[in-house]
Amino acid sequence: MAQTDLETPVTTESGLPPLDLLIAAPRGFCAGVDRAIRIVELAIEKYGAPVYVRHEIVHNRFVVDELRQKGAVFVEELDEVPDDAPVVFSAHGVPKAVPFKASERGLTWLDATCPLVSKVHRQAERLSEQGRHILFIGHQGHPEVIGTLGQLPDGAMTLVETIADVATLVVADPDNLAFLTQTTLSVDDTAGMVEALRARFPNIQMPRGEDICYATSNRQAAVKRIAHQCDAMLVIGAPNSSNSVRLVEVAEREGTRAILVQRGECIDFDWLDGVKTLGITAGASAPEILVREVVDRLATRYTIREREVEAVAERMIFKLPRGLAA
Ligand code: 10G
Ligand code: SF4
Repeated sequence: MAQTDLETPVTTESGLPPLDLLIAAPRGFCAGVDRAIRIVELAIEKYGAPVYVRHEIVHNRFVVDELRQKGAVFVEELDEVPDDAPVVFSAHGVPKAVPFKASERGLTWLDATCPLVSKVHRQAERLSEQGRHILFIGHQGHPEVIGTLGQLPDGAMTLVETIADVATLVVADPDNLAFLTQTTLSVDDTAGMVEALRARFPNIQMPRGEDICYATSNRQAAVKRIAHQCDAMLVIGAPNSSNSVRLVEVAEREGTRAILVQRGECIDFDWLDGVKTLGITAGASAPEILVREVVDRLATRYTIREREVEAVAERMIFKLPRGLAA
């Protein structure tokens, strides 16, 4: 892409040094995050505060704090929810035992699991009904992984995290396997994993569609589109946000220094020393207001010229659950 419109003057009228910003698009909230946050807001309107939320609704402290102010109470386990309070399950999905226990206790519960995660849950059930053992590509301990593995009885799925894991896998019937993936993985790493799985298990059944979701792949594509034009990149997102951490890795693989920042006040100006063109993106759980906050903070030290670079147009919207939709 031609960059002539980004040639900056050496000095500026304000006396602040120039900094060109390339802002990736798409970035920030995906349709699943939008929907999950709306479910909590609508649940508070419908039932009144407090509405309990099991796990951070999405992995962003700013989002969580805003919902807390509106009347949400965040807990990690169902045991922490009182009998008379409604509870929302986070966008990352939950093991089957969680709604089961909630119903057993007579709790009012709402499921904010992203429909694209639920789709993987259903695929897992279907493959298991067909008698296949499922290899699940994902990151151990992540709530989405715990939720997806928890759709089937113990032993029905095996987690594989790395190509090294593929080499050492012990399976009962190599001709009766299928694989599924976490939705927020690195597109490139996953391609390598799939290649390794297919090389070792030529009869393994592939997912019909892609399990890495549209938002994850689009945000990674958008980083690839700008990273090589940038001296460094800021990814707005939380350290526990899998998709945000993947965006840092994508930039670094393109050869560009990258760092995760949670919000404007976290910018380390020493880290930006010598940077003339800075890339900015945001993970799927980071609101646009934090992008503006970061740009505003940068503007306290630099004369900013910003340009948005769109890699893919995105228009996805997910329906709200029945009973909450207007
Ligand atoms: O990227 P992860 O899965 O850690 O979650 P997040 O809350 O940072 O972003 C939204 C993505 C999901 C809800 C997982 S499908
Ligand atoms: Fe859904 Fe993808 Fe967003 Fe996860 S990252 S909530 S799968 S759209």
